[in-house]
Amino acid sequence: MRVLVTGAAGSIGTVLCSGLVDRGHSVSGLDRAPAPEGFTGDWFATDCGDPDAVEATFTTLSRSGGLDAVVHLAGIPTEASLPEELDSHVITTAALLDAMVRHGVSRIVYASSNHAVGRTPRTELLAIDVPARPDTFYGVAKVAAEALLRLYADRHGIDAVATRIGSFLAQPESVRGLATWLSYDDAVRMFDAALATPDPGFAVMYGVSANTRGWWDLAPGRALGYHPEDDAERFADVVLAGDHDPERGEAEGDYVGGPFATPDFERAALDTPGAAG
Ligand code: 15L
Repeated sequence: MRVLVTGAAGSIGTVLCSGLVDRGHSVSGLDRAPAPEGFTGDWFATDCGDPDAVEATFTTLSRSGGLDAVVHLAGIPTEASLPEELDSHVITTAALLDAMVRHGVSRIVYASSNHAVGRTPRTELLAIDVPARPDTFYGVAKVAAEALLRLYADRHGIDAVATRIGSFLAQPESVRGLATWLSYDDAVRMFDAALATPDPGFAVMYGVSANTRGWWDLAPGRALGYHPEDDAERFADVVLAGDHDPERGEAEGDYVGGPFATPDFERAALDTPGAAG
């Protein structure tokens, strides 16, 4: 497939671009940062929150063979003020969706996050259809971006797959990570499956590996063709031998979003210049 990857210079983007090329996709990258060394496709040094720049990118791609799908990874990967989060996740998604409609591109795979449901108390098995329950403004923006995907799926017939990613890392780094880890190889498997799955309409899956300690329902992802192969358990000895604060570990275990659902992440929605504290 001819795929445009946003956030292509980021941590997931770098791994994913080369993984998708290895799987036979033709990949163009979009990022405010320059192309990483070794990237061979077209590169657009563009802010995907700027609708004019996004339109220009789509026009260029339409003239040079077209585009089959967008993988939208760009965005702040952590907590910030509400306006920053909305700009970063919702406005970028809107700019891409509008350009997709104008240029007849019918599929988007979106890097959503577990933090869209991060304030859900941890249960035996986290179902995919739990109500939206963000743990941060970051999570609020992911919920809103998912809602936007659903609107464009309903209005325009866009196929939109939202992957609620756990902890994308080379290897798990915390006790929580033994349940939430998404390996590099599984991330490539997941995005590749989401690009290929026939007629998903609007669909959501959890983006984690097949972790022995996982508590996320992987069945909806499997139904979409994502079959994870890695398991964080092989790192358990190293992780558990590390330096852990048990009290903090317990607090982080209460909710899906781990640290994001603790008071450490509580802040005002709007930055108020001059406000004390
Ligand atoms: C995410 O969505 C964040 O981008 C990342 O910073 C981690 O917090 C990760 O989730 C996680 O939950 O481990």
